[in-house]
Amino acid sequence: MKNYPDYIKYAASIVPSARQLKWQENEMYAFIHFGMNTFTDTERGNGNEDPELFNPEELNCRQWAKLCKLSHMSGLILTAKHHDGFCLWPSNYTDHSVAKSLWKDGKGDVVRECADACREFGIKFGVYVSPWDMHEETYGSGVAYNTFFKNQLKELLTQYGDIFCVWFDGACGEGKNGRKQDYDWQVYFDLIRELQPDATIHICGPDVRWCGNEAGVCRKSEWSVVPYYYSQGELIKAKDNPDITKPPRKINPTLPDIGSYKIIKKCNKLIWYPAEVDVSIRKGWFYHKDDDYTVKPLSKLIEIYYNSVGANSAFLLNIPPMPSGKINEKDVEVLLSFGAQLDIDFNENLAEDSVITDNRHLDEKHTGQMILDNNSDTFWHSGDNPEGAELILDLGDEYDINKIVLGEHIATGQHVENFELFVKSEDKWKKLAKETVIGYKRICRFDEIRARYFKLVIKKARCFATISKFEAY
Ligand code: FUL
Repeated sequence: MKNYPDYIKYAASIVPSARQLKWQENEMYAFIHFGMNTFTDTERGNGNEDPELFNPEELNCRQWAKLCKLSHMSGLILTAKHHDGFCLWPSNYTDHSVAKSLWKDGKGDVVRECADACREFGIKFGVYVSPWDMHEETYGSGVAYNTFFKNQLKELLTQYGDIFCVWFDGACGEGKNGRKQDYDWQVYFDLIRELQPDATIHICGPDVRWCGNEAGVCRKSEWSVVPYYYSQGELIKAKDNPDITKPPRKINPTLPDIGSYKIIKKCNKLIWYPAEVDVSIRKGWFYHKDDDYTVKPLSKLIEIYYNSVGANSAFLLNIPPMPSGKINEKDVEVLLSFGAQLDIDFNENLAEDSVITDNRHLDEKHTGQMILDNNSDTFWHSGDNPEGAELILDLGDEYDINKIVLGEHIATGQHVENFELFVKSEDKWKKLAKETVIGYKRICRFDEIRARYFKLVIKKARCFATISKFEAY
């Protein structure tokens, strides 16, 4: 048995919360940036916009939800309030909302229509709420604004059914009086936990982290176990927390490496904090007619999918509706072909009735074959000697394969650091892939090959390795 240093043992022991585990299965969901900016043709307003400008005469949230469903999004996140402070629901705490718009004579509620449409089409509903509010008078005043924001959050968390996620971005700019607000993050988080205990809190929050760019790329090795300070950046800035190793002066989520030995060795507090890749289908986050030619082609969406969902991250794709309240035909077209392409790519898992043998396992309950028993709670476990462990997948016959999907049993943590994948061809093992982390999901793509046997070799792991997914397409 190899003796791992304590910091590796510690990293290997970090596991996701129940809500993070459940969130991980969402894999891909949509962002809907819609609001005052849609009508003023800008990316960022100033809070002085006339609410009457908001008038989506053909608003069709059913179209949004249906399109998400058809393109295999598990849910959508609506910008209930962006930095300009205009609310897409009739909030009791401000006049700056749909209630003062011409739309439906001020009787409409976009949040309601969107939440209902999501339920109708069987996808999840989440909210983006900007703490930065350029319209609200109390912004920058401390307690008064925090109370105002809490009240607004409470409306969103209690009036629209289940909310799967609350998305907080980090922007903290100046308000009306040129003042900045000290956000009471802990109070916001506590309220969300109390009112929607299953909701994950993203980006400026403890559950899901920003991958660090808006270009649709994640790191080659996207660890879900990272230093604690990445998840609590805001809180740490607020209080000097003696419990944890001092974070680097600037917490930079775009650094290429935030979870390797080098990083975790220096850190005495780690956290499970998985990555989300957010990117817009168009140039801007909001709809602009001039951006119609920037709609990403199918090949780009597919590439982002494999580099996010296929690389231990979630994919959050922004689809901004037009001022009419509908999603443009160009976006619709590419999203429908995206959904159809994924159907083709994952048409049939040819490993379903296969045999998996291994060269070692912890015990009889954790043999390679346990991976295939259709129960996500059962898995292969290497035992305490993971390096050099092998799993051989026998498809029973030869098939044309160009993808192998792997997954660790992350309820037990994230352990694999390096692995290699081989195919048996003319009686020889030929290397198909050499990759780093697996995590929740790692999709290996290669030129189509006709084969019966595939072999996974664990080269390096933290204390032990588990595998709960081994699929072939
Ligand atoms: C950023 C915002 O400033 C953008 O407008 C957009 O909402 C993006 C997702 O987050 O911080």
